[in-house]
Amino acid sequence: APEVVTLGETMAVLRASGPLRMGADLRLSVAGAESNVAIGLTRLGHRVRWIGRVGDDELGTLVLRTLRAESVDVTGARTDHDGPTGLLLSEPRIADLTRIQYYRAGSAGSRLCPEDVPAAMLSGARVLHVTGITCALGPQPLDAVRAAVHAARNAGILVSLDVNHRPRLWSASEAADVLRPLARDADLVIASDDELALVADPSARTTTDRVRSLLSSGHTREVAVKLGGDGAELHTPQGRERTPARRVTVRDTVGAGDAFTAGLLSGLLDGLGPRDRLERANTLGAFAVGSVGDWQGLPERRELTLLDREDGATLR
Ligand code: KDG
Repeated sequence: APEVVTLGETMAVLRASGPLRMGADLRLSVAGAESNVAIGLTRLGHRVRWIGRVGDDELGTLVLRTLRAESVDVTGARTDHDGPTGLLLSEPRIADLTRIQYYRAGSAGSRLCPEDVPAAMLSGARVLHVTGITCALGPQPLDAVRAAVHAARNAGILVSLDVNHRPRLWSASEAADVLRPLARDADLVIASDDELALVADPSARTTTDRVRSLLSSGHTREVAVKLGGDGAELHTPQGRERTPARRVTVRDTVGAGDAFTAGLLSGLLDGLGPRDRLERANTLGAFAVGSVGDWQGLPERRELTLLDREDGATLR
């Protein structure tokens, strides 16, 4: 059985080498927040199932082949004949600023529905991981997330929610209406500092108050706050851990949040304490930032200590 189950939309991505309007070269790959997390985890040796729909097309085949090659269990994935595999264009403007454009309206992935996530798909898992992106794709994917969370809660499976706000998919107020109640059903909530307001009590004004409001209602026991280049915090019943970001040369920040989440969940599965979980999350985030692509540069377990080497080291 998988240790972690996740669901969402995985798309083809065309990554430009420069400005799209200049006719930059494109490289084809796959991306999707939830499958990025899945790959981050399988690289570390964890068993992960990804549930989602791809189109009956070459890009859908690319998505499934890629996930299989990364040892992600795709037995819960479906091929949908009524929508194409979604596509995104990723355009680097400067090293730490990337523009992303979606071509995913009406896609196969956005046709995910509750029947795609029967309780049996979660059987034996320790963690269910969902994100706000799937909730933004439409009423059916939102229902699929809700059904999965409900099934996980009934089965005593830990629920992890990454807020992952995507302003191009829905407004902040739409997101808040949906995600605020959902967050209360999550044991672990992961958000960047500016996303916290979407799930916290509206009267809370500071990061600390927002975190406190989450921890004092519903099922939430832990809150991870991503602070970008300033590092991250993990709030648990034992208190607050804070760590600065690891210093790496920035190649591509997209996917850093998903890598962070994979590290956090990996630490949880390994039974690490809050400090070590946060460290692992941070380490994976640094690998994602220091390499091009959402997930391509993520480490295998034996590579976790690579960042401890001195800068510019050649490994012989
Ligand atoms: O987290 C990285 C994602 O933004 C990327 O993989 C694409 O899932 C994606 C999205 O919906 O933005």
